[in-house]
Amino acid sequence: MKKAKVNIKGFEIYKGYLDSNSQVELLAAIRGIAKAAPLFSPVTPSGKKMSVQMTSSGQYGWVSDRNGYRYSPCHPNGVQWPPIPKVLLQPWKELISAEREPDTCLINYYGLATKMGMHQDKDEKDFTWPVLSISLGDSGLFRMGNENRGGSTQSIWLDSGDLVVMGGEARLKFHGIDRIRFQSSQLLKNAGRINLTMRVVK
Ligand code: MD6
Ligand code: FE
Repeated sequence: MKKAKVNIKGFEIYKGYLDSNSQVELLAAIRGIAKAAPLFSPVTPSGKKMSVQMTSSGQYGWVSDRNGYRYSPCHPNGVQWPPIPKVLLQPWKELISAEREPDTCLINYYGLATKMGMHQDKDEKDFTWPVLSISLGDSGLFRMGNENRGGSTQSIWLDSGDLVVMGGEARLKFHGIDRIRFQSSQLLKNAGRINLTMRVVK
C-alpha cells in the first residue's frame, strides 16, 4: 500500500506507517532481542556516558567506548547479537530492498530526559544504502540539519509507527533527538521511546 510521505531536507518521513497491531508485534520482537542482548549505556570515546540505552541485532551491532564508535560482531558482554526478527525486516523489504537485508538493526531506548545530540551516521562502509528508522512509543522531536554542523535545521515529531528513510542527499546529514514527549504513547507500559535503525554496514 502506498502511504503518505513527507520530504524534509531529503529525509523521507512516513507518518503512521505501522498500525497499532504491527507496533505491538514489533515490540514483542524487540523484547526478545533485549532478553538475548541486554540494553547497555554506551560511553562516548571522550568518556561521557550516553543517556540513551542501546542494543542491536543482526550480524553486527553498534558499540561505543573509550576505543571509539564502531560496528562489532558481539555485544559488549561477549555474546553474539541475535538475528533480526522477520517482523522487523518487513518495512525494510517494503521500502528499501527485497534482495538485500540490513546487516544490523540498532535499538535505542529513550527514557525520561533522554536525548541524542546532532550527529551523522557515518560508521558504515557504504553510504549508497539508506538508513531506515522506526519509532515506537513516546514521541520524539527529530531535528534535521545539513552535511556540515550548523546552518538551518527543521524539526518534526516522530510518533509511534512513523518511519524515516535517510538516503541520497540526506544520508550524511546531521540529525538528532531534542526531547521526548514522555508518556505521550500507551504502547510501552513504563513509557519511553524506542527507535530502531536498520543499516547495511559492510
Ligand atoms: C532516533 N535516530 O530517532 C535517532 N539515524 O532516535 C537516528 O539517529 C537516525 O532516525 C539515522 C536515520 C534515521 C534516524
Ligand atoms: Fe542517526
